[in-house]
Amino acid sequence: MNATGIGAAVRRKEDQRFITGKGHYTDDHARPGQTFASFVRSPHAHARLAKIDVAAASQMPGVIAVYTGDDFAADKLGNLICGWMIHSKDGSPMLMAPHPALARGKVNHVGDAYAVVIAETLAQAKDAAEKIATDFEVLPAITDPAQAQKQGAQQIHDVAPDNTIYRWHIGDADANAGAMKSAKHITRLDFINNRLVPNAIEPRAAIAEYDAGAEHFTLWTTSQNPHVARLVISAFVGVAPEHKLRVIAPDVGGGFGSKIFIYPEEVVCLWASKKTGRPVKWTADRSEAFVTDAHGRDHVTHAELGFDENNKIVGMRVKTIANLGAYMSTFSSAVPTYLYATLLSGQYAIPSIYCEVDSVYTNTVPVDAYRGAGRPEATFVVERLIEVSARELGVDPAELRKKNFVKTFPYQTVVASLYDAGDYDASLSRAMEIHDAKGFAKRKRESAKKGKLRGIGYSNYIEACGIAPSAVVGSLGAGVGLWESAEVRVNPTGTVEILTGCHAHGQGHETTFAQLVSDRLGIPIDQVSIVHGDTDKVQFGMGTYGSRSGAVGMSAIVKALDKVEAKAKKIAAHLLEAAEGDIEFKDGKFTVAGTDKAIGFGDLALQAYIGHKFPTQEIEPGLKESAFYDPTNFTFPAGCHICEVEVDPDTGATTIAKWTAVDDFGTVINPMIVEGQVHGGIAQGVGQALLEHAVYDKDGQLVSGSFMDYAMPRAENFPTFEVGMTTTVCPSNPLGIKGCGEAGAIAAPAAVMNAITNAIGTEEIDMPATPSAVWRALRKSMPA
Ligand code: MCN
Repeated sequence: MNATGIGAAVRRKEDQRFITGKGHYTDDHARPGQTFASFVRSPHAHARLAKIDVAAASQMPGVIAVYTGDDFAADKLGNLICGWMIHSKDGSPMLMAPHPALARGKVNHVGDAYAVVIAETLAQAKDAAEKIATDFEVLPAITDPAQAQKQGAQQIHDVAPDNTIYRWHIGDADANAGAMKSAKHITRLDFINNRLVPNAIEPRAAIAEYDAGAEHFTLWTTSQNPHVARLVISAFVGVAPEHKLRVIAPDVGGGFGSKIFIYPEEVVCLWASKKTGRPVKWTADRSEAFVTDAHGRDHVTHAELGFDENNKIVGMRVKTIANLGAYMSTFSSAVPTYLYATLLSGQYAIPSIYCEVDSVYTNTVPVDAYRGAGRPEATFVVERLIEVSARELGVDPAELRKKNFVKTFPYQTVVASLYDAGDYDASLSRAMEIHDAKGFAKRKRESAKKGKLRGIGYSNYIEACGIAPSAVVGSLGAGVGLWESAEVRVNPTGTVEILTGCHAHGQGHETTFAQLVSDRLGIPIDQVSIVHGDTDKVQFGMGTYGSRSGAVGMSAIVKALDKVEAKAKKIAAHLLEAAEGDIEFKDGKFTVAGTDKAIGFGDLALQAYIGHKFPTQEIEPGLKESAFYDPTNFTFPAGCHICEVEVDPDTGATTIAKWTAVDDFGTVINPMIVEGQVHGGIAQGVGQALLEHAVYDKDGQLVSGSFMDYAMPRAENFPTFEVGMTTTVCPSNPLGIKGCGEAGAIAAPAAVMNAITNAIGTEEIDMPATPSAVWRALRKSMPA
């Protein structure tokens, strides 16, 4: 194996820069003459804007301009959009309410921006923003998705009379009713999938600059997908034409999905930079992030799983109400539908599934993709159902899973997913072995001696990632294809630049992408650099989310490398005076087969640019190739996570005592990075299960809107994770990779809740299982 190639646990190249404070984030940038924006946000969840008086604010020191929604509308600009069309079961299109960058007439959630102050300094902008006098006519607020559709509920948008955006379904309702009727046992569960705040370390930020001479805009922003940002801003909002807008996403400090979307602030900064003729900068503070970054999850679900007399699953029925918040965010419509319901078969052969999803507007922050995006919610449904079924049927949960696993591949589920490869039995068995599952009974007795309740929970997750197949996502309503692009530039000295449409924000692409090139070209990774995050440098790209950069982004690099190698072989044939078909490329050398005549990759690169020794009429000089790659299917990583908890019955406090994760990510490029991704994902999943909750009161105030009230997981909440791998190679991309970036967050919540409910002996508890929630559930389940 090449020491820095595929499979090597190479340390991340980019970390030197990050851990020594030399990263360059959006807020680190300063433009000559820059001004600062402070947004004026609604303190009410739902209110009419009766009057906005900006006179006093406009007179404040340092103020350059004050703009309201009326000013934005006067320039005839478009709305922010949700780019994924979903149809209701009656065929009608989803009901998308207008989402102006600055609210007009009415505000629809706490934090909804309706005015902006541009000033010389941030302090001056903030002081002036406080002087804007607004008369609000406060309206009743809706925050609970289950209440939003009820008769008499306050209507939020004119387009949606019962606050319902769509009533979507998948499966055959009648056939499913028959299947469920035939069941000998049905397990029924009701649960809430709690609303989460993404909380990337770096808050969102933007600097917009307008060059009046060139009529050109530049936007530096915290984006996971700068090209898509440029497309939406130019095509739908119309602030700047696409060819006159450069979007640069420099180093980005985490996103977890929240930086895929096009938000009002970036758009307003661009627009204001032209109006004021000065660069405009905005950086969210943490409080703003809580009420503006798209939240995650927020489902209310009833689910049923039916079994025959042999404990084989005969059918599943699911009804979910998904809270999409006050406006539809960029991809929000797809998350509770195609990214959720198409994974409801889990790792199991289920002959009939029927799922209905109603998505609703509420007076809360918009909800969109957050690490896992629909797939943690699906895994939670499936894995809670199967675990509780085992308890109700009195059988071993691992055995019940094994009995119902999909065993032959490819496997077409009844909810439209085509599982390409997997071995679920292998990951479950391996996880049980690493975990010492047999030793659980003994460990439980030891816990009991200390007065603690010990529980074990399994989560056999599957997910669809490597988000692409353009034809598939297009047929499901996506407004854009989701392929990826790459360009390989071989410089005359043999160093290589890889331009990619992906954009890392913590995933280590500068290392793993370089490992791929090192492996393929036989050069050290230090001779490879990765260029991303700039629409002027990279031709186009769809960005990083849906654990797609390995499977799709790296496959585009492979395709471009194939072209580089093919051209280099032609040149080598001339240089070595041999037939092109006789040239072999291995370990960084072009060799004439069966001889010792060879030229190294670096020497060939130089010759490619010198061009004396091959006919440049036939072969163009230079060595630079590009490719677009669009796979035929998603990738389906799967695995088994086992969580063991100890609960203190006196306080309800839960300790994660032991955790084993065995995952199948196909070919692994860098095991150290992959393990890191799994660890981070588990931490977020455990955060959801035990601690995190965006809680709204009845007036629509986010009462857990700071780190004083919104509890994030900490190192002390975790044991050392035991991590293992099984491998089935993904057949739908050239490297055989399956995505790993979300797996931990998808698997973990069900594993934790299965373990806690096993420990406390009741299913009557929702996430987050805080000490008080566990304590109450225990008291409720105790005999009177
Ligand atoms: N990789 C590998 N072998 C594989 C699969 C992947 O070595 N079989 C490597 C890849 O080359 C890449 C990393 O693992 O360096 C993650 O790859 P992949 O699973 O393709 O995911 P993406 O790079 O597309 O990242 C997106 C994913 C998502 S969707 C979220 S959300 C998420 C995540 O990554 N957000 C993150 N991980 C995060 N990590 C950090 N630190 N911060 C975030 O915001």
